Amino acid sequence: MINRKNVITLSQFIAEEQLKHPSSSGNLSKIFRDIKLAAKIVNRDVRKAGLVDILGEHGSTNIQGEEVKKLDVIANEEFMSSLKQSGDICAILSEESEEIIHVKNSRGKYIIAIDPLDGSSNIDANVTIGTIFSIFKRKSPVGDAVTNEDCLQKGENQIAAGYILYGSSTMLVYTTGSGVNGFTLDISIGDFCLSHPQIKSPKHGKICSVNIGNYKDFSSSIKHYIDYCNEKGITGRYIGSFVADFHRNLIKGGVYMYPGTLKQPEGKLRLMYECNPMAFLIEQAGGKATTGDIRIMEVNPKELHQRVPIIIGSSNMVDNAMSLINS
Ligand code: AHM
Ligand code: MG
Repeated sequence: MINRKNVITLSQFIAEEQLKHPSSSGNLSKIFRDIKLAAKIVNRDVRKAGLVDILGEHGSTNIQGEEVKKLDVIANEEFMSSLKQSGDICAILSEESEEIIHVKNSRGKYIIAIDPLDGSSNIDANVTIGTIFSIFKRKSPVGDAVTNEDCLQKGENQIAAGYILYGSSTMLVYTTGSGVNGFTLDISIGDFCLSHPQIKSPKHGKICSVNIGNYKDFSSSIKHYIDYCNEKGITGRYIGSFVADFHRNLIKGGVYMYPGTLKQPEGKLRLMYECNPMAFLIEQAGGKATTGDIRIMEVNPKELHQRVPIIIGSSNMVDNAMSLINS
């Protein structure tokens, strides 16, 4: 709950954080200002989705061959136009765009990867969806053309990551590498206010989130872990919006898995837009994220839309899953 006596807005919080690091350029605060604006616009559109004609199919497919919803398009456009404003971003990588989006005439040194509307298959059903983002610094000199090497960086190089959750309330949760903080949008003042300071992932949890419909296509080791969870009475919870499943498990404790299947050995989730930012957040909160072989943040990206298997959540649950999977 927001403490009315002691409201700290996202902007105030970022400003205070910057005072602690006087050498920082303040560029991130401008980027967050733009993220915040787009989030508020998308939030407005999500909230009135049932009232106006923005639900349903857009009639086109994205580069993964999936149906694009109207709200996906709206969210993508809002974040694109907002993020181009700051002048601090030189390139945008979007789950909805095949190629790198170069920001013209930018002297910016930051690159942002974004899933503008995660969980989009849930839009029509009024289920929680969200925006996920990841920010890193370019490697090549400012002013030069942005290269693939600038964009395809390991998750370890992220300098910030976060998500916005359009749920029963709207929240922005982020990290810059000094813990994880959550802010709830107070619509009465139109601002995100600190509501979840220094979020910690519970070490243990009682939730396992996996699409059980894929069970028959999982490897025997993944099946073994799921059977173990069933035997131990670990609760199954699966929304089908990664951002929402992740947030619930972050708060309550649990593990989320999207392993490879026979049809999709790399799983479904995208390294740059979904896995890396959530891996940064969970590690900052004390949890873990792995492909099953290596830490998510150590994966060397080969292409923008690369998918990776993921097991992410409470540290003891991830450890336990790994030991059973590898036994
Ligand atoms: P999206 O970014 O197009 O919404 O796809 C990613 C989503 C995740 O949010 C979610 O966890 C997963 O796809 C659900 O996939 P499935 O329906 O195969 O379980
Ligand atoms: Mg997604």
